[in-house]
Amino acid sequence: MSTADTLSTALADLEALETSGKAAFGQAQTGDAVEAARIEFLGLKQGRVKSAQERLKSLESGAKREYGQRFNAVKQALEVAWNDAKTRVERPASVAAGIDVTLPGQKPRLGHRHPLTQTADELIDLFGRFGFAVARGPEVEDVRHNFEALNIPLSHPARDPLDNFYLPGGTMLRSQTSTVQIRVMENQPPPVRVIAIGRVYRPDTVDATHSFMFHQIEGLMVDKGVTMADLKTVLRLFAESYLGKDVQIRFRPSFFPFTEPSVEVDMLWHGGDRWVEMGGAGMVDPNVFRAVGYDPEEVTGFAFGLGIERLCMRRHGIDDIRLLYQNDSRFLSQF
Ligand code: FA5
Repeated sequence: MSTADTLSTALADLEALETSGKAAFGQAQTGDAVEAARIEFLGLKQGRVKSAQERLKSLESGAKREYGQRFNAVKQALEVAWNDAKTRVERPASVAAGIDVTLPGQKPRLGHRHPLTQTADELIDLFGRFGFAVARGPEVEDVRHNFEALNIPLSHPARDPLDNFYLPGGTMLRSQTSTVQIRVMENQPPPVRVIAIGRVYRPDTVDATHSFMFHQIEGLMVDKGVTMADLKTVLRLFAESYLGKDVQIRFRPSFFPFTEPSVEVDMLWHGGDRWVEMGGAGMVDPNVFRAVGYDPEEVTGFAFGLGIERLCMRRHGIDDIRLLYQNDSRFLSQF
């Protein structure tokens, strides 16, 4: 029967139209190719879908319903295929590869220098501008550099095993950076203008301002005619530059075997209700000059040794030295 033939042929043609349309959209790789497929299949005037729709008219009325339903399904399927093809070719290759560059980035956590390292670097910079070069010395020292050359005799209480970390073979963990004064003067003639920054070790009881390992900055200036006034000027200038113009410091007479006269330097703590010792200082003792082969009749000098933790704490308003060693990122990330 010709009607049945026509319907089944028409349905088969619809099937073929869907297959070739999907293939055309599926293979299109560029916007132009998608557009060409759209014109070929979905073009309003001469598209193949349009022709398939016109075919409805030539079918027997009994066949129209079935053909019409199938036609609608094919048309919809090809519109979907067209949309998919459009999105696919508009999408950057990075998205196809699973990377969406339009998503907000994930911020990597940026590390930074520890507040003590920052302090040390700032001190090097600051004293550099006062004309001080950087010197270094070992943390494992011999007793000559830690004590003897610094005019600290064997009987001195500072050498007590309870106050020092002694190691085998006449060595020890240095208890002060004053050791570097000796090492510098042993190795160069005057004039000298150096600082030394590093770790020192003492079996002190730990509290808010004491640790068993801490850092000191040592300063040494030796030349003809260096005076106590120079020392006080340098320390005041330094304190104002590092801690702020409004910082208050005071000098108290004191004693160190390697300086004469000696002072202790205090700073008014943050909060303003108490003084905390920042360091010791004084005029280099003639015995120290003799120990390194300098002539105390020729040159004079000053030296100072300051606690770096306490400077850092005063600068940043930190109340407890232990915070600097606990490695808690919530604390460290503030600096
Ligand atoms: C000295 O160590 C001398 N070498 C300083 C000196 C150098 C004097 C040159 C004269 C000439 P003192 O023991 O006071 O001095 O320590 C100096 C500073 O180190 C103290 O003022 C304090 O700021 C810091 N300090 C001392 N002990 C500790 C500790 N356990 N924890 C943290 N900081 C400390």
